[in-house]
Amino acid sequence: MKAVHVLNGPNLNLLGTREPATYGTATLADIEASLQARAKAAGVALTFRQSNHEGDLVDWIQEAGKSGAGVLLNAGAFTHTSIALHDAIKGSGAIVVELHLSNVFAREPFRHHSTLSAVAKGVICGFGAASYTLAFDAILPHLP
Ligand code: CA2
Repeated sequence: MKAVHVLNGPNLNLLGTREPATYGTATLADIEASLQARAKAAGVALTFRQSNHEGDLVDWIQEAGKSGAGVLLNAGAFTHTSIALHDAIKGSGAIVVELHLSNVFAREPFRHHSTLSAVAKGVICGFGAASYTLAFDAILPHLP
């Protein structure tokens, strides 16, 4: 069965509780529910995870690479700083779609650079919770 792992980084557990103007009102649980429904309809096994710790994300990217699962990655602020996540994507061979709720290019300059985009299959940002469903649809044809 085709598989997709949705990996969420630091502070995304706070979604729906603060900063609704930037990140919307959906919680991470809401986003998971809508993706699980989409995955079921597409016959894809979906794993949904969040961690505030960079090493967890490294481990999960490696796991996805080993098992042949595609990855939808919202690495949060690690997007802008993490060589470890860049190396994990590159080294694991995982197919990764980088995604963001907000349009990072319309925000502070420090959010304009991603250490991940160069090793991602593609990038989706700025569509709120719909960034996740757009990323899911985008990765489907690339799953092994
Ligand atoms: O727009 C995105 O999805 C981001 O990846 C979100 C990260 C941010 O550092 C990136 O630049 C863009 C931050 C996630 C924090 O989420 C919160 C949600 C509610 C309240 C506070 C933080």
